[in-house]
Amino acid sequence: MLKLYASPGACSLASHIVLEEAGLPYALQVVDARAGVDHLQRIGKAGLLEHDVAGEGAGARTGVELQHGPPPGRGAPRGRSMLKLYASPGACSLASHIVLEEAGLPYALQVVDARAGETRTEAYARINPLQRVPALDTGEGVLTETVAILTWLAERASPRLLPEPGGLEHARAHEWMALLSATLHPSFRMVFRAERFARTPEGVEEVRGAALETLLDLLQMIDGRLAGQTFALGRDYSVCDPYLFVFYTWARRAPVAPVCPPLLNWEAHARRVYDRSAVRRAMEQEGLSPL
Ligand SMILES: N[C@@H](CCC(=O)N[C@@H](CS)C(=O)NCC(=O)O)C(=O)O
Repeated sequence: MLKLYASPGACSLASHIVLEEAGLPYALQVVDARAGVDHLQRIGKAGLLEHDVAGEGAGARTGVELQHGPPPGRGAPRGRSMLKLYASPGACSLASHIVLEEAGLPYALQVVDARAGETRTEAYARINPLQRVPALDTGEGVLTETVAILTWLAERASPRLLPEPGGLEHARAHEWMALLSATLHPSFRMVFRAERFARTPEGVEEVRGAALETLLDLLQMIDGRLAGQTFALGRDYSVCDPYLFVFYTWARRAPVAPVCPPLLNWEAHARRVYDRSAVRRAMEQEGLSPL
C-alpha cells in the first residue's frame, strides 16, 4: 500500500491530487508542517483515515565548438540540429556540460559568463527570459532548467544516463535531481548571493549566516546519503552524479569551505566522478582548476 506524507495545502497537495487521479490505493498520513511537529494523524473515512480509492474509477562525442561572449541570438547561423549549451564557468551549467561530453553528442558551447554580467544582456534574455544558465538549444527549441536538460540528454546518451522509466530507480534519480535543484541550489544561492536577499547592507551578513547554517545541515545530510554508494543511484553512473559533483566543488569555496565539516562520502564520490575523462574535458574547457 502506498503511503503519502502530506501537509494541508503544502506542495504535497500536488502528489495527493495525482494519487487521486491515478486511482491507486493509498494511505494519507498528515504531517502538519505549520504545526512544527509531526502530528502523525491519519485521515480517512470519518475524519478520513486510510483512503482506498481502488474501484473508484480511477507520466560518440564528435567534438565541441567553443564560443565566447554574449550570445548572438536565435537568428545566428549554425548547424540545424547542432546542440548549443549556454554555460558559465563553474556554474550549475557544468553538470549539463559534463553530460554533453559523456553523451558523445556533437554540440557547441557558448560561454555566457554570469560573473561578468553576460547573463543579464537583452540578447541572453531572448534565450532564457530568467537570464540564468544553463540553456540548451536543442535545434527544436530552447530548454532551460538543469533537471529538464539533464533528463533530455540522459535519454539520448548511449548508454542511457538514467534508469528506465517506470521503476523506483527512475523516481530515485528524479528525487536526487529535485533535491539538488530545488533545495540545495537555492540554499547555496542565499549564501553566495546574500546581498540579493538582504534589505540593508548591514543585513547581508545576517542573511548569509542564517543561510550558511541551513546549508551546512543539508550538505551533511547529502553526505550521509552517499555513504556506501559508488554513485548516487548505487553502482551505475547517472546524470545525478555530475550534478552532485558541481555542488561538491561549490562546498569547497569560501565562505562555505572554512566552516564545513568534512564530507568524506561526498569527497570520495567526487573523486570517482572526477576520474571520468568527460568531467576533466568539461572542466578544462571552462578553464577550471583541477579538483
Ligand atoms: N533552477 C535553475 C537555476 C539556474 C541558476 O540559478 N543559474 C545561475 C548559475 S548557477 C545563474 O545563471 N545565475 C545568473 C544570475 O543569477 O545572474 C537550474 O537549475 O537550471
